[in-house]
Amino acid sequence: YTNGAILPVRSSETREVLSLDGLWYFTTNETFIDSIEEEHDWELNLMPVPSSYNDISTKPEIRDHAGAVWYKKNFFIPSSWENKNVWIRFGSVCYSASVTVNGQLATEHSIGHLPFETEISSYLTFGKENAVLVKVDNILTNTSIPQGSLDTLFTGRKKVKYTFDFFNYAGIDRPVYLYTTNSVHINDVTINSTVNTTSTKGAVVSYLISHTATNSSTSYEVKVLDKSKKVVGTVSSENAEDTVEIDSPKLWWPYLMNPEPGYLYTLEITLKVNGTVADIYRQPFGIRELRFDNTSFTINGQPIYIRGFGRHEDSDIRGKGLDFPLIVRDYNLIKWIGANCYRTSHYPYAEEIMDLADQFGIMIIDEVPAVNTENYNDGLLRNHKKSLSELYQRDKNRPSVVIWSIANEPRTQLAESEDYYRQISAHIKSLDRSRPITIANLYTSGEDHSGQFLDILGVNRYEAWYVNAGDLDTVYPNLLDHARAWHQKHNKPVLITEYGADSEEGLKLLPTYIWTEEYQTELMENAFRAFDELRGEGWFIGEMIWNFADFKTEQTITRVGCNKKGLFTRNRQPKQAAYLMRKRYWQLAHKLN
Ligand code: GCB
Repeated sequence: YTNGAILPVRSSETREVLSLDGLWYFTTNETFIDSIEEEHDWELNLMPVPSSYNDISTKPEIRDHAGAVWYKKNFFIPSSWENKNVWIRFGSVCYSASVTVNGQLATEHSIGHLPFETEISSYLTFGKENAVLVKVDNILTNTSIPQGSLDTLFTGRKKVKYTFDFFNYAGIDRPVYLYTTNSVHINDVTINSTVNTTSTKGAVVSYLISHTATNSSTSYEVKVLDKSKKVVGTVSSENAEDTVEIDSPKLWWPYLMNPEPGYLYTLEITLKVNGTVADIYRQPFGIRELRFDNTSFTINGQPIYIRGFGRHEDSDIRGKGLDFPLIVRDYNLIKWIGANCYRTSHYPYAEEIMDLADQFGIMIIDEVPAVNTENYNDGLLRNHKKSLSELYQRDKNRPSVVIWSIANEPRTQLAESEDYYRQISAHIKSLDRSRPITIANLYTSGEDHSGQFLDILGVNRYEAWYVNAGDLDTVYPNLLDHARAWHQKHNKPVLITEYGADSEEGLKLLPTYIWTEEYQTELMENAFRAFDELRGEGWFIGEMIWNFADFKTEQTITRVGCNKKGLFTRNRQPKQAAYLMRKRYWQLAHKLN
């Protein structure tokens, strides 16, 4: 679709869904793909989907592979699907994908961490076995989001190079689905709500639906269902755009701001063609209203104070592969620690992860994969805008998404970044004016050229770590100065988007010394003093430690196994820092709500 719409996969009375997850054939050698079913080696030629391929095998040549790999899966298509449109949908392929169905090119997509789909019925044989082949490439370039390059070592081996601080995992790392629709079907819905915070009259929910083209007459029956599936509003109309009023609505609140956080309604849409049902689609949404100005950021009229962290999609063996035990464990830890928000650093997270944020009332700072942008150029700008459009289309209806993060640590000290970020911020504003935008910024307010285009100033600051390592007494005054300088320059709300220190479990040194757990917690205590003082100044809206859990990076001499700035270890057990953070976040939640 020209507007890039992509609805989440859902089954309904008119839609069937089939999962293609499981073991796929895999090879780094294209010529082998035709004989792979008879000759395969179980270690090198079978790959779980969803998963990153890098850490599954014992072979460095798979972990460090540069370039294309091939995935193949056979699947049966029931003959009952013959008169349907059949779609194939990938939650994400890192980094770029080329999808062939029964030998015919069906679609291509670049930029990892974002979904794509295509209609494949003309390539299928119904009531028989079919095959899908996906070519997956992990090469990054000067114009890709994020950027990188292909290097050749003196031995002749190729290597993907990049400056960002997380492992460049690749593969089919999110679920793959086949699903059906009728040829006339709903292909997009956008839902917005305005909340009347001063009277009980309630909320106005507005929607805009679109469907595929037809010459026949179409109409919509729209129902709003509450959590118990009771109908609380209905519209029957030929208009794709309309409103529904909800009396005494239950608002969507963040965790610990209300006894019932994350309240979701469902918009149930029935599309009729000449009076007969053609499609039924159910889209969850929340009723909440964000406002932001020079000093504040509110939800449903209440000021937001962010208690959170940056995270990664990362775990042992799976890499960035979606894993339900892991994601539910992570939300249990988020609840335990009393946080209300996280940033999807440094790329969009799986839709299944975002669904839980909507349901549990965890606010999301939704970030595109633009990390460390430099060497600004037109191709980069185009891809950066594309990543924002696709992220917006995917997440526009999510109440959990409260801020768009348009970049992490871009090189905004460079003069040319000014025009670049003027265009990037205008692009996201052309799509959505209801949510504020931010950048997690590495530079000082004096060096930076992007702050003028942002609504909220995100500040990353590693005082007593990358700057003045070991000097804990510099943390408090430096964070104060730094945050105040940003506010003074732009008169906008400020949020600390990163601070922190690595810690190695079990390392003991007194007086405290970098890399010990005590050093990490002492650094936090000094930072808390600064945050408490800043909170009194009226424009400081939150704190996010780096990072929720330890995560894998490329091999460098500054990382022992992984980046260890986590409150939790990579296998999600608490470090000393997690207990300290739990105390603070719960105290803040009780004090402020
Ligand atoms: C940063 C980056 C983040 C790194 C972190 C670190 O500023 O935004 O991606 O992981 O520092 O620990 O170096």
